[in-house]
Amino acid sequence: MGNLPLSPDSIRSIALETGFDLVRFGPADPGEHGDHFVRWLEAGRNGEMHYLAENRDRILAPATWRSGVHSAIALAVDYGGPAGELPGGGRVARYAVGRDYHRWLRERVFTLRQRLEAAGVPYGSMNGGTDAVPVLERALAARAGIGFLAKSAMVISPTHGPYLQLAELLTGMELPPDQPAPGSCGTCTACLTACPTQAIVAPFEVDARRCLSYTTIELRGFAAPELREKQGEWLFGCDICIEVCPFTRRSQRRDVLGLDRPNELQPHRIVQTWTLVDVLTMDEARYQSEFTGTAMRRATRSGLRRNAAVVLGNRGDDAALPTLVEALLDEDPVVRGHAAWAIARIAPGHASLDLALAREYDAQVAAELRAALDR
Ligand code: B12
Ligand code: SF4
Ligand code: SF4
Repeated sequence: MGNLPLSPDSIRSIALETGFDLVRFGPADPGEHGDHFVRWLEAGRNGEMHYLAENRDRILAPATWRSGVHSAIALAVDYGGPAGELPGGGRVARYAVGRDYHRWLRERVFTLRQRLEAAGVPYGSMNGGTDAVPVLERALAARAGIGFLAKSAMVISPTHGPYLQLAELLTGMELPPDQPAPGSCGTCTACLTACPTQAIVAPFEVDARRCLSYTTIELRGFAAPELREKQGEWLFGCDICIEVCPFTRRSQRRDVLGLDRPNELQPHRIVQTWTLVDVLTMDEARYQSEFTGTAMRRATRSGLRRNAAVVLGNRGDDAALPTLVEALLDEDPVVRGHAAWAIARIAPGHASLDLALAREYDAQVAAELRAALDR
């Protein structure tokens, strides 16, 4: 520790100046959180996120793929703000309403790396990123004291609450570890009760296969029929377990304090101007031109159109029927299948379903149409 090229206080100041709201130092490995991760994978809770199982060994021991790594500079940005609501309905999780954080936050981490290098830290001794990195970011953040691990599995800062995007710089420096953050869920179980799909199967444990954040973003293809109604208004992601959390209300978030939202977090024009029908009917060119640079792109065009059909069905608005009936002719079987589900939800026994079944050649869509006619 005595050989640090820069004092811990200077590192912290540079990180805060670079635009991070919270900066803490801790170990670069997940410690006991790794055991939980292994049990979670073995229970198949990762669903089709195979990359987590494939990278398991790297995730458990960052020092094996980054030699010389010793400490983590755990970083967080407070993204709290108003909910993302499309005009006319459809919700977008707050982390995705602005510019894609995978881009701007990663750039911010790289800027920090450059600034630390300019201040004397060897560049090669630092490696970092956000989200799409083979580390358990919540584990590093909790161990460094950014926040405490909550029953919703969120890392919650006692000052900033749960709306935190996490990032990190793994470094060869031996930084003095910070204290764990105070706070805990205590006897509260609000998120477990409020989760519409019972995805929080036990305190601290989310079964991704049931989580709307997974089913609306990561899942490709058909959504499980029993989860569609529970999707409610969510077009992309879900914030319910955060919205109901008492720490969300109590925290001194940027929006609560009345501070300006930085440009990156300003709602994207899709959130401000698009309707669910726009999403359902967008062609490939429009998807490419409009969704590039947003985190929503992750769900793919097919997934977004699927989600829009489900939400239109859940809203039960007759005005959406003509568009949904047209979607029964769509080239994408996933869109046809979910349009059938939505039509049956709005207008059970609608004549378009019989007609569509007579000409349907895809077995899975035909099964969806039969199920829709049975409802
Ligand atoms: C895969 C993934 C998901 C999956 C699975 C999430 C899950 N809870 O299992 C899905 C798609 C469902 C998802 C959803 C969301 N995610 Co996500 N996700 C990830 C990702 C890419 C990997 C996480 C992972 O490996 N999960 C496997 C589980 C086992 O690990 P974990 O979620 O980190 O959970 C830890 C604890 O539960 C702990 N643990 C559990 N029980 C116990 C018991 C003991 C005794 C101990 C010690 C530890 C422990 O072990 C785990 C490791 O620390 C990370 C980025 C990253 N590289 O880490 C983002 C990340 C975790 N997600 C994030 C966010 C914002 C979300 C959503 C809020 C997005 C949304 N609004 O739609 C939801 C929240 C759902 C929820 N309640 O967790 C943030 C979390 C920020 C925070 N403050 O915690 C991250 C860090 C991305 C980022 N860079 O900001 N996510
Ligand atoms: S994000 Fe939504 S579906 Fe997932 S655990 Fe939280 S409340 Fe449940
Ligand atoms: S809602 Fe309650 S149990 Fe869930 S994370 Fe917040 S404090 Fe913990």
